[in-house]
Amino acid sequence: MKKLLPALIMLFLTGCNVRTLNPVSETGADQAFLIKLSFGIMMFVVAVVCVLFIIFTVKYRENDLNRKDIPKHEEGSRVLEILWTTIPFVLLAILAVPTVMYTFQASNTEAGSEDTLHVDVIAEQWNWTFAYENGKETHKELVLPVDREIVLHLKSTDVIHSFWVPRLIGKRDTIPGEENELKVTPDQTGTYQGKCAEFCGLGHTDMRFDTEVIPAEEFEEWLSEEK
Ligand SMILES: [Cu+2]
Repeated sequence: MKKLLPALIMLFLTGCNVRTLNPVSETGADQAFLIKLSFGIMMFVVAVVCVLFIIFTVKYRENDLNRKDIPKHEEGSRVLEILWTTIPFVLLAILAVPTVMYTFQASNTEAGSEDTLHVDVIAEQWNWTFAYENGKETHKELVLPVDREIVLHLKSTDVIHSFWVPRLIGKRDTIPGEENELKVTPDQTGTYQGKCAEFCGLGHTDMRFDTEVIPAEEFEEWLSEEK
């Protein structure tokens, strides 16, 4: 026990740097909330099952006193039936309502205003190209302004890749011959690591990139710099 406890504490402490749980956008925050909610409900069910398991194994284990006791046969109990139908239903409803709501919200990628920034994201084996509306292109470096709505147009020139910046927003596939979109408004400046989240061949691990979120004026300056 003396050794087990620090080991367990270490396990939980090291778990603190889960990047998807430190989001820097509203959509990211919604998604992190869903992860926490489903994990919370799951842990609640696990805890109840574990407690009942321990109670029943201790209380009803065979010993000298109860060896001859044969439990009474229950012919079905209305109260129990209602309980174990209602509880999972309520738990699933708590999970389903926000999940459906946030999923619909996240899949609406229509630009909210004229000010929305559009960036083409082109994945290829094994590189990322980010193309801006004025013709500027970067490789493996996505630069975005803070607090401004951005629609990313995800494309692929060869196989299926998957665009993922864990702290910004959940992943989305880039599919050859098709366009997928992601809409996001970063709310904190900083550098966030991105990657390809779909095994796409030998150079898959080279498909890492940096996402730089910078202040709006700085972004305009950067965008107008030599292409
Ligand atoms: Cu890839």
